[in-house]
Amino acid sequence: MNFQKDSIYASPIGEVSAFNFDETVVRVFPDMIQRSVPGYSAIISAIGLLAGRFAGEHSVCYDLGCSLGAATLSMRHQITASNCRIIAVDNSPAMVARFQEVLQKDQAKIPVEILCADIRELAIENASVVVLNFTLQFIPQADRFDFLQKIYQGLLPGGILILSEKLKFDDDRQQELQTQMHHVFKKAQGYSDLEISQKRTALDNVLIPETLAQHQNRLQQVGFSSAEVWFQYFNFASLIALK
Ligand code: GEK
Repeated sequence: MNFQKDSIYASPIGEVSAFNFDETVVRVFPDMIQRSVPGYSAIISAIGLLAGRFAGEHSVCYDLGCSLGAATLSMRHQITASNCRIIAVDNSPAMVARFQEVLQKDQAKIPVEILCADIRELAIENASVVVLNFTLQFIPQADRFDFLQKIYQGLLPGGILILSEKLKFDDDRQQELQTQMHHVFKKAQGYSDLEISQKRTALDNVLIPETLAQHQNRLQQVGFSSAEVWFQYFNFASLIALK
């Protein structure tokens, strides 16, 4: 598969436009997410391990905001439950088209259905595992409660939601430190100050992070019996919520 190094924001851009998951992003996406999200590979691996444990017979595993399907493929290679299938959904036509190509090269046997749709409109049923890997942060805040409630209702008893997000912090010093350390991480991955600052502008008002407490309170309010962080690397965290 022909993916390139991310240099989208390497040259000065007069007016940086809002970030969009289009063909330009798709071409560099694996490199971009790997070098931008601390712990991304570890989270993808663990999603597979969790699906191996929680995916139930005759149930569905959902990968919502699947992009190029990294979490789907990780689950697909770990699930052993019979008659289990994966539904992977993204509303970017460019992502979905490329994921179709990626999937054709994967040999694992668990059936995967890829849908180009808005995950807020999707029916979620008979789910044993739902993955929201850095997707909820792109859903308007006003829609997040109802969307998570729908996921809760679609999960089977004993099912899990894996929710990974960029976090913000109430404490100003903590917010400043964690933001700076994320930038240090990106510089260590080869991004320049210009790339970091132009990407930040592009994501303004597009990626809306919340605090850990906001996530945990809302998960509890929609009905999850417990929601705990299993992984955190600076301002990026992943939670397991249990129905
Ligand atoms: C991974 N989970 O590699 N409906 C459907 N898809 C959406 C919506 C929506 N309303 N809003 C955003 N998306 C992936 C990474 S990327 C995270 C997820 C990032 C999609 C959007 O098109 C994009 O593909 C994805 O959510 C977010 O494990 O790039 O930081």
